[in-house]
This record gives sequence, C-alpha cells and structure tokens, in this order.
Amino acid sequence: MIETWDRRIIVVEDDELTRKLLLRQLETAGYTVEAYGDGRSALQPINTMGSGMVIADWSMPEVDGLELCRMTREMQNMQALGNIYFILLTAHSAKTEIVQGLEAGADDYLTKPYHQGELLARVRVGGRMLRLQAELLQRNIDVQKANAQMAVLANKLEMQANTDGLTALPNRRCLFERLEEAWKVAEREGHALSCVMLDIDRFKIVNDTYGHAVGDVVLKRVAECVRDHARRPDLIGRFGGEEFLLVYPVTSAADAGVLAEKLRADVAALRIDCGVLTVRTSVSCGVAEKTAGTGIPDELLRNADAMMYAAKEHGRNQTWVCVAEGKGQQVGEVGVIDTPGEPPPGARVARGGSRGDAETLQSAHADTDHE
Ligand code: GH3
Ligand code: MG
Ligand code: MG
Ligand code: MG
Repeated sequence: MIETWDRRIIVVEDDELTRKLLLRQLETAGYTVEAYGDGRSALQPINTMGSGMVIADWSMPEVDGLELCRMTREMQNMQALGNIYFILLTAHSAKTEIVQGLEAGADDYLTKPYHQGELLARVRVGGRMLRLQAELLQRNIDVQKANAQMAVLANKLEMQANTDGLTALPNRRCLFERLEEAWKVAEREGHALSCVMLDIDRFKIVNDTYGHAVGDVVLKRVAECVRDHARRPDLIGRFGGEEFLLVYPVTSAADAGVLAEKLRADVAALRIDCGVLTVRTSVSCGVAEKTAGTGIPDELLRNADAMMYAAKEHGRNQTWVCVAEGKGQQVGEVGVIDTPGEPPPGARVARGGSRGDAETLQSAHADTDHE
C-alpha cells in the first residue's frame, strides 16, 4: 500500500524571521515541519523524505531555491525520490521570473510578503495533489498486480486447455497444433518427420475386470512410459481414450519404428502397481513417415493408424511400420533387423515375423498377478 502524504513539510529559508514565522504558522495549522536555513543542508532531508512538500525561498546563498528545486527534480528523475510538491517563495513578482521558477520544476509559488491565508490555501492544494498522486500510483500498482494475476491465470487456462487431466500429457488439440508446426518445419527444411500411434491392447478388459480406477492407473503408467521415451524435440500426447501419439521430427520411419518397438517392449515389461493387484499390459504401435504422398498431417496420422490396426490384426503387442503406400511391415525385436528375402519398395525396417509371445502378453490382463 502506497503511503499518502503524512503532512510533513520541509521549509528552507535563510531569513530567520521568515523561517520562524513559516514554522509557527504551518505547525499551528497541524503540519509537521522541519526548517533549514540554506539549500545545501536541506538536500539530505529532502532526499530521505520520500513523498512530501518543500517550501523554499528563492534567494539564498550558495544553493538557492531555484537550484534546490532543479536538484530535487533531478533526484526524482533518477527515481530516488517519491512525489515532492515544491512551492517557491519569491520576492520576484515579474512574470518572466515566475515562469523561470515553474520551468525549474516548481509546482507553485508564493510572492513575499505572503498572506498567511494564501500560504495555507496553497499548502492545502499541494496536499491534495500529493494525495491524488499517491492514489494514482496505488491504482497503477493495483492494475499492474491485477494484470500479472490475469497473465498467470491465462497461462494456467492455456495449460489446462492443452493438457490432458488424467495423464498430464499434451491433449489431442495441442498435439494437432504442434504436429502442424512440426510439419511446416519439416516442409521448409526438407527434414523427415515420423509419427507413432500407440494403442493399449484390450484395455476394455482391464476396465471391465478391475474397474475404471485401475484402468486409470494403467493409463497413467503407460503415459509415464511414453513420456520417458520422448527425446527433447519429440512431441507426445494423449490422442484419445487409450491412444497416444508420438511425433518424431527429423526421424525416418525406420528409426521411429525402432524407437516405437523399444517403447512397446518396455510397456510389455511393466508390472503396474494398482494397490492390491499388479497389472500387466501391452500396446500396439503404428509408425508412418511424411512422404511425398502424404500431403497433410491428417494423412500421416491415418497411415500410422492403419499400421496400428495392422499390429492389432496380427496379434497385438507389436509395432508396424508403413513402408510404402498402403503397405506395412512388423518391426523385429529391438536392435535386431532381419532382412527378408524380398523387401517391398521403400522398406526400411525388416519383418520380424509374427510374434509368438504376442498372445500371452495381450491377454496379460487376464494373467494379472493378484497380490
Ligand atoms: P483393442 O486392443 O482393440 O484396442 O481393445 P480395447 O479394449 O483397448 O479397445 P476398445 O476401443 O474396445 O476399448 C477402449 C477402452 O478404453 C474403452 C474405454 O472405456 C476405455 N477408456 C478410454 N478412456 C479411458 C479413461 O480415461 N480411463 C479408463 N479407465 N478407461 C478409459
Ligand atoms: Mg532569502
Ligand atoms: Mg485399445
Ligand atoms: Mg483405441
């Protein structure tokens, strides 16, 4: 909270009689007054006053009222002072001199010999100005504070709008936006771009058997695994119910296939702690790369989706890569790429063959260890 003016006045007057008169009149009117006999000795008190009022005589030896006024304004410009209302006392009544005083930064002036009523009236005006300035400053601070709070809130809302509540991963909306950005970069730079569509196998059975809460734990654990597998430039997120999407910039389908396969194997190896029971699960992955034939991000997603369905059809818990228009191949074990006799055109990852353990793992929900 900004302090309003506390009725403090610094009087600077070299003439002792006038100084004492000012002191008495102002104190009688209820002001707290400090009086100084020259400009130099008033500088420090003005400097430490913060906001307040100065009444200074123009004609003084060494630092006169005009100079003191200029110095005060300079200190203010350096942000060293609060608001200072400066009244210049002057015997000069010529208009040019009054203008000179106001140009030096005085807020008001009083010609000597002054009238007591006029002095107090002008001091009251100064007090009103100081209070208004303090209010304005306070209002500015309040507005700035409110703006900062709004920015934090907007940021939070933006985060919420982009984040999936259950897994804390980016949501579908956010994924689409980022995919479009990555797509544009890939087009501009001529880089590769691949994506992996990942779907939890037979997830409905988990829900139906153990309930939705256990299903949620499994979803979260798989999401963690997806997150752990993402490198810095990769985009990941929850694409739908039990589907996740990974977008790999500057990565070929073959390399994305290897990464997806590693992720698939790691999910299959999970023992998900769901309190009283431990659940195992598996995922099917479909991989596709942006090619001359995929004109828009949607087509890339469709291709990855088709590969994911191929993985489901061939027994689940496996990774399939789109190797040519409408053609897919299963990715072999991690690090093992066995070359088939006749790879179709564009094939980058070799067929690993139908996985014997796929059935065991995909039915792992039924194979759950109760603890
Ligand atoms: P498939 O291997 O063919 O993918 O079989 P599936 O059972 O995984 O597929 P299906 O589409 O039949 O079922 C998906 C289930 O995922 C149904 C839905 O209730 C569940 N699901 C979607 N979102 C959530 C969620 O946030 N929490 C839980 N617990 N379940 C969810
Ligand atoms: Mg004087
Ligand atoms: Mg599923
Ligand atoms: Mg699904």
